[in-house]
Amino acid sequence: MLRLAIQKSGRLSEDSLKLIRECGISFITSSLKLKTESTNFPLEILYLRDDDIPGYVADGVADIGIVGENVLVEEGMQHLAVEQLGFSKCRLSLAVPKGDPYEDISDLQGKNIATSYPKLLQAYLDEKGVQANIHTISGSVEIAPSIGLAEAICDIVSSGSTLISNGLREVERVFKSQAVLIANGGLNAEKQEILNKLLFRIHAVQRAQK
Ligand code: PRT
Ligand code: ZN
Repeated sequence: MLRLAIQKSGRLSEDSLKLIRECGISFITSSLKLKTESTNFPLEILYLRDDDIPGYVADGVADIGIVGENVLVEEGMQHLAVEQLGFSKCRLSLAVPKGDPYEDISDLQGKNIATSYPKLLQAYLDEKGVQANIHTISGSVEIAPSIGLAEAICDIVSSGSTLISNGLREVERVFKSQAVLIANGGLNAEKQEILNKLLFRIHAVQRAQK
């Protein structure tokens, strides 16, 4: 039996379940349950917070998982990545109040930037040779400039409408992300065999969608 960790409820949940179902794997879901077993494939599904998924897979509590690359890389767990899945596409971007002058990244030198992704942001600033003060906050990043906490933010963007409704302008793309399948590096032969079967089916689903 292979254990798969997916997000319990959020932007990854629906498409993660859809992919598993498209692989012909049946299971019964209930919003109250934290785990479920497939009725026709040796797979058990655990429902977790997305941020916890890389750690659980690294520790072997789950064998495989589905998570956003943004979370995976922020947590320094990119070595667990097996395969990009093509959904939950988004980007991590820097944004400033729309009326503020901005020409290039050097304008952020010495500024305060609020984000939930300090490592990805730091790596980008280092690459550009810019020193800024990163304020790590866990949510509502978009309001940081309007409450005087920071001059800029670095947050996940997909349509861009959240930035616009908060009077912000996207100025730099820091990281491109999508959902990724991850796996523990030390799977036994039996589990590896099940994972290979699952990957075979995922590839068939992906080919059919092209
Ligand atoms: O509760 P849990 O911790 O499991 O979930 P979460 O709230 O941390 O994550 P969730 O469900 O919001 O996002 C899960 C993953 O989906 C993220 O890690 C990304 O990989 C991916 N994803 C794709 C997104 C978005 N699109 C997205 N638009 N994650 C967040 N957003 C947010 C963003 O933070 C901002 O507030 O949506 C807003 C921007 O959206 P637009 O469309 O207005 O630009
Ligand atoms: Zn989360």
